[in-house]
Amino acid sequence: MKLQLINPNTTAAMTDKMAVAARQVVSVGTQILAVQSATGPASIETAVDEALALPGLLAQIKAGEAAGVDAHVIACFGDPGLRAARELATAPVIGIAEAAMQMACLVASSFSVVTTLARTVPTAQRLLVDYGMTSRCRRVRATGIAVLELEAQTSDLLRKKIGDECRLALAEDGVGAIVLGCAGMADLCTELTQALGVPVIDGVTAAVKLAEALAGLGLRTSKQGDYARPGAKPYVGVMAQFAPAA
Ligand code: 2AL
Repeated sequence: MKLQLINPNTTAAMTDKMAVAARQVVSVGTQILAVQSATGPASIETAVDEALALPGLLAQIKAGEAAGVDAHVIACFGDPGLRAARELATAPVIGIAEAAMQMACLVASSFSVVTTLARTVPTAQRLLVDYGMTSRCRRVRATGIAVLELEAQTSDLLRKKIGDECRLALAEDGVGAIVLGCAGMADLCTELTQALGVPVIDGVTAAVKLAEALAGLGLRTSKQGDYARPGAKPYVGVMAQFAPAA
């Protein structure tokens, strides 16, 4: 089985980090094809970042479909372009935020999210509404850490900061699980699970395992309704290359 793990930001070090985490959990015989967008922002933290990350991300979805991958994972906690990617793909497309939230709900009645900058909190809160998760998530907590600070191996200082915020979540929010709110936190999941004694869910590994399960069951993205392939029409300017073909 071939899973395309897409980092929708353009930072190769972060792609490498998430690929290491993904390869530690997949079954024998599952290949992780880790890629990042060729165009777009170095990290995705604002609405502008997200909008300008989408052409590069959708190009990777198209390339993965052409290569016949069995599933795609969008590895950014804002799940950028998830619905658009599902319109383009026939293979399943999993976003790491949705995957982590769904998995958290299977092992705890409630969870808190520990994420990066405060300005990304409303994005996560919008996703909780979209995914029908508001009754299961008690709080989305910011650590004040920028995504690019997590691009390579996480430093001891940042490990402590993230661990401390998780401990506060457990002490104050009454939750049974923690969801890590950035793909760049994928290297912390095992040690935090051991240190905190509760399920800590990293979206990269959650999404990869869900992608494996869906592909293994032969489930594909529905082409009925709003995930149907976009109809042909012209796009102009730099977007002409994205014009849906007949
Ligand atoms: C992220 C992430 O996972 N990758 C990225 O560029 N931004 N998430 C976040 N909460 O800021």
